[in-house]
Amino acid sequence: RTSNSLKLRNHSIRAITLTQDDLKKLAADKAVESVKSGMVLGLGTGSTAAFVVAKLGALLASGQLTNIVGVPTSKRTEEQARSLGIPLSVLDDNPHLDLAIDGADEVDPDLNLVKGRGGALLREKMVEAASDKFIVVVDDTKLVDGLGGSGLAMPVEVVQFCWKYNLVRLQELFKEEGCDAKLRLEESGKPYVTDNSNYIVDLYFKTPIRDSVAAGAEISSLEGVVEHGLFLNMASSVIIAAKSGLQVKDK
Ligand code: ABF
Repeated sequence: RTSNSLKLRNHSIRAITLTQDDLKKLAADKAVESVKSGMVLGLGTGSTAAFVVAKLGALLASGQLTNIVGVPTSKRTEEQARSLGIPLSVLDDNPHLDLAIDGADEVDPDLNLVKGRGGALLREKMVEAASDKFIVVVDDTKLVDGLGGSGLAMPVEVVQFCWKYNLVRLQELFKEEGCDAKLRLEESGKPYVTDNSNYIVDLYFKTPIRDSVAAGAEISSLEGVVEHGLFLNMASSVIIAAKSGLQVKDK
């Protein structure tokens, strides 16, 4: 009996002390259950997606998965996947993917997303748009009522040429939301440069974006804007890990 109650006590201690990383890993492992041998997979970027890549590497190493090919969404992910022996490809050679799994910065009730705080939005959007299925893995801190509502950045990738001109134009697009636009900087104070040699302008909203479809179209219409972090109608399902358990929301 002593050992049983001890086990029980340990179990509840573990349940209470789940960290945010534990939650990310739970969501990642759940998503990887959808991966089958032979699939071409989009590999996301960020700390949650890194758990997905790690799990895929482990399943390959143990022989539980075979013959998968990964299409990475960033140089960081490419390095991680390569170090784990995951065979890699690019969209040029594999324009059709079976499944992509990636994290997100915000998820709204309709499963629309803000992505790109990790700086990989362009490749993420290209790879995820080319996938039959796109599973998003998040912990519950990412849930918002409206996109832009977390008070954190909504990134826009812009060419380096006259970035300030575009920063001002982006800020003016969102006057009503009270938008503050900032060039993303490295800790050193130098501009952050994406894998595609562009800059990022981060948009901070005082109120959520009223019409994200219109907003996405308006941002894209600006010359010199390469891509934006609104991922609308792209997620097939979202796996949300919370201390109370896992929830899967399908589109
Ligand atoms: C990528 O990683 C990005 O689109 C998003 O910015 C970020 C989420 O990172 P994390 O999982 O570390 O919160 O999916």
